[in-house]
Amino acid sequence: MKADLKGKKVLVIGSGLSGVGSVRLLTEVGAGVVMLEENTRVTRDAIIEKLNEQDRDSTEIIIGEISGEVLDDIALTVPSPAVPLDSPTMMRIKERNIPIWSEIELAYNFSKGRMIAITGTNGKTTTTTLVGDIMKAYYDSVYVVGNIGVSFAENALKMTDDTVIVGEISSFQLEAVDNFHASVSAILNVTPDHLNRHHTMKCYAAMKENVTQNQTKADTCVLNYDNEYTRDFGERCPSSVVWFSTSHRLDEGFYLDGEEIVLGIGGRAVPIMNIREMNLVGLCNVENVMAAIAMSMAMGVPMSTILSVIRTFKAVEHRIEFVATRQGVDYYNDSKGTNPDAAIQGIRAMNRPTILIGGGYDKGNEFDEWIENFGDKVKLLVLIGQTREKIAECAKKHGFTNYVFKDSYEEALKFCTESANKGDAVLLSPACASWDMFPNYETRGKKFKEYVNKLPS
Ligand code: UMA
Repeated sequence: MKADLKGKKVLVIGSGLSGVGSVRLLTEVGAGVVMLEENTRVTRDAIIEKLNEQDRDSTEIIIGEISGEVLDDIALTVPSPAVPLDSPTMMRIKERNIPIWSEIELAYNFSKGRMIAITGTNGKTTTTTLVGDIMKAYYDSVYVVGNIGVSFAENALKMTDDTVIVGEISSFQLEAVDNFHASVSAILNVTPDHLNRHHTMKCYAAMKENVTQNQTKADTCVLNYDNEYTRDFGERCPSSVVWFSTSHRLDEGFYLDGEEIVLGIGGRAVPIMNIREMNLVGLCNVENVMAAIAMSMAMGVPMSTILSVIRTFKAVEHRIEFVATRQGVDYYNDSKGTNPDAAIQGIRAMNRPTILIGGGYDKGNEFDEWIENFGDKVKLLVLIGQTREKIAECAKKHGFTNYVFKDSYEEALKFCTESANKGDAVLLSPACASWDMFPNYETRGKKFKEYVNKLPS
């Protein structure tokens, strides 16, 4: 344990997964908890239902605005990753100099064992799941937590000195870290995303770099040699860097030589595996696999174990996930394509004329590069959600005019089926978050799959 919060009053903001997990941990370590939920449509009963009996007794719930009087007693604030650190409430907290810890910082201080922390704009979930599977094949106590939808705080107190923690870590979660220290970290790539929250690419990249906070040369950071931000960061990274690349031959690090993943050691090339042995499609997944191998080796897992897990590993749900063939049309669910760069990977993985469903919540991203990647592959773009006009304007600018607007998701799906010919693919890869129409990308993807599975075969 690296902190003592016994008898202290801690403010938890947000009643989602990370808020509930934080309350669990704080109650267990003897802190008094104030849970603030700023969305006034959320009811007290709904929050109480999410808390267990012990936590209900120790938690004061506030919905809406918190008074200065309550803030006077607060010793620490743990905001959900959904709370921007420059929100009006957070500004009041900063004015009072109340310390702020993200949920992963709180959890880390009470966890035990070794931490693998995986961040990056895209590929986090696939890589975290794969690394989690590899760790489980070799170590007895493994927890896969974080942005993957499992609260780290909720699980921290169950860990032992032998535990391996595999964390999918978002930039939001890295905004307020202090003691957080990963034995092995990875920044898979940094491309524009969440700019409405982080404002500039510089700030966004800086948040990702926080994953190496407290790392030394005794620790490992796995970095993408092909990405300009991560390559640049390698120069000033405090840890020992292991590179991976799909486009450069490396004297040191993992690279792709034709179809072979190779490890360069002192200029010598050691073949590791043929990418045909993987069950994953797309170059982005070759990157994810290389990063997973690098992290697993740094954690002391034998190569035979690593490769046997990779050979049986299947695509993560909602990430370029093949759903079914209906009337000669292949349907792919890439609902996790929540930013242009992730969605580019979705298009690249297609090998036939594609009807693409795009649009959603506006995170302030630009769509030029995504549209430039349509090439001859995307034959029709079906647009939904908040960003549809913005995307249409951008498409026109790039000479792509074969797009339609649909008012509802259901209409969009139906239109795709009506417009598709035998041999086409229908790809849901919206390049946007789902939050304008759905609670999350999982719901958007599940609805897509439900629709496809009901189509006559
Ligand atoms: N809220 C406030 N004040 C604010 C903002 C939000 O009170 O200023 C409240 C909201 O009303 C809501 C709660 O805070 O009730 C937040 O709920 P949530 O469901 O948005 O968040 P959590 O359940 O705490 O989930 C978070 C991560 N969500 C975000 O970062 C937005 C989850 O990542 C993560 O799995 C979970 O913690 C456990 O660690 C999701 C995500 O969308 C998958 N991540 C983004 C992404 O991948 O792009 C970063």
